[in-house]
Amino acid sequence: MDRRHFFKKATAAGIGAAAATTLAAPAIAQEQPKITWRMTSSFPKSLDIIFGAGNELAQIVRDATDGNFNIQTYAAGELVPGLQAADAVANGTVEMAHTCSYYYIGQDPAFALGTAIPFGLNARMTNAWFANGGNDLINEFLAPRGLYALPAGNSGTQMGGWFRKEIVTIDDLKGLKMRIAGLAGQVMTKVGVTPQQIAGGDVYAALEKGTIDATEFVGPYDDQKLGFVKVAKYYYYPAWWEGGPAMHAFFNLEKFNALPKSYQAILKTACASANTSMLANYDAHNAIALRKLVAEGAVLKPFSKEIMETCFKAAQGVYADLSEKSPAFKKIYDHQQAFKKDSYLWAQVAEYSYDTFMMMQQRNGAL
Ligand code: PYR
Repeated sequence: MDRRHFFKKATAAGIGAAAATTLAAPAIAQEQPKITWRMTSSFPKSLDIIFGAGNELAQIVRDATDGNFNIQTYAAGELVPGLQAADAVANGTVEMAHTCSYYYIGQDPAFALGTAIPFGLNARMTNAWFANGGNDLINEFLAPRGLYALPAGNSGTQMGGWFRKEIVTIDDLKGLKMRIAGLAGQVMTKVGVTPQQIAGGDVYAALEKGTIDATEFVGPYDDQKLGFVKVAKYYYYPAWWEGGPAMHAFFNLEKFNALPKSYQAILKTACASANTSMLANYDAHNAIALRKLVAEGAVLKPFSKEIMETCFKAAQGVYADLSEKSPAFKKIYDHQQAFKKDSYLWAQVAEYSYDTFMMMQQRNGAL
């Protein structure tokens, strides 16, 4: 077939017109628009795992869009204070934030369920719950506030924090001023603690000045960087209020919805990656940091059974009150509770048996 004959046939079949449409430059340009967003974090830059998860997701988005979708990251306090990150997203000051939902319980206690509640889920269960209806419920709650959130990090079970004196009985907690995040503050109030919400980067100064007597933040890796051992040497575990706290990327809902579908999909993948790496990085680095802390003088202690059980009971009272006050809290909490029952049933069958056996081998010096 000569070239002219082929061209005539192709045009007659409409192929030429279709090819011209497919190859048109403007259509390609529209698929990858140049967009610059700002992401404000609730964390300081020095905490490279928790702050770094935000950087990781921004880098994935840049790489996947050949630099066309550029998310600039800002530490707590650079644009807005750490505990106001989600407000800045809702009011459009920034397009997104990397933060913990439980910093916003002052607006509605339901915000706590996006991160962690006392005696709630561990990290595995939190991710399983988010993927099976939990995060959709969080987003149903956030939508009227102009927000949309995707899980973008988890610390694993945290440490119970730093105290200047030994805490043996429940009475030892009475009268302490403690930096503690989320609904744990309401449980601690019931046992005589005065809770304070302070952004991670500002905690050391408050502890050193004596504005607070005790603090918790995350776990050995961050706590070592923040230097708490210099001021309070008793290091308690576990944080019964943070079995598996999640960090979320919060988006301005309208701005998220206005993105091309491909950018939305890239953001979802980038958040999922940050979610996995944060937990992996903490799991990889906490043991090393804990050894350093003990060498620096930390005295490692478990919370007593009395403290754990008294706080567990106090938490149930807090949940009964909050379920009456906030319909959103009740709806999400009831869903999470049902999930938790099955999660702990399954967890104790295979994984717990396996882990317990392996821990015994370690204690016997066989690992
Ligand atoms: C806290 O602010 O306590 C966290 O666990 C991130």
